[in-house]
Amino acid sequence: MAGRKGTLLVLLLSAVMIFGMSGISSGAVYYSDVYNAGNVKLTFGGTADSPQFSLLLIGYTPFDDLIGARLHLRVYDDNPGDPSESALILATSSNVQITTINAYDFNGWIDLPSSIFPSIENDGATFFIIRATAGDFIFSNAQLEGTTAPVPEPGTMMLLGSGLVGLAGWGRKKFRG
Ligand SMILES: [Ca+2]
Ligand SMILES: [Ca+2]
Repeated sequence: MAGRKGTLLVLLLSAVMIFGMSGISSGAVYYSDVYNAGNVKLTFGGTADSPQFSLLLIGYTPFDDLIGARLHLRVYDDNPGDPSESALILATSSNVQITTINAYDFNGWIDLPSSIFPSIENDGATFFIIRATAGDFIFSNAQLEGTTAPVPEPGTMMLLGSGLVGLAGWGRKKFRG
């Protein structure tokens, strides 16, 4: 019984060591160009209140698995001191409402729900709309970021497999003999 436990321990430790030492390729992070909106003024109920723009991840391979995606936005008030400014962000390719932001002064990342990932995964690009839902404010720019899942390299799997087989044999010998 002690031998069996020892063998299991050796296997576990070796698996951890082998995975730790060699190549599970880490996931990559891809960015789009910064979309420059040209400081367009958005007005709730106005004619140009919901510009649509598309963002393409540069270097991304279509259909790679995304584990995360974020949209960076910069908006700011046209008249500092106005009481209420808000914007609705939509992903039109997948017809998803992402979130509403306080558009008084927003300069940051918005995590995208996974329901948008398929639209980005098919070609690396997707469309967004920013829509004024209160007040007047300036839409400055936007950028898309996507993070792909880590993928074990084939060599790693072979190394792991042969390492485990070898260690299993070694463990048996050691603990039984
Ligand atoms: Ca797409
Ligand atoms: Ca305003």
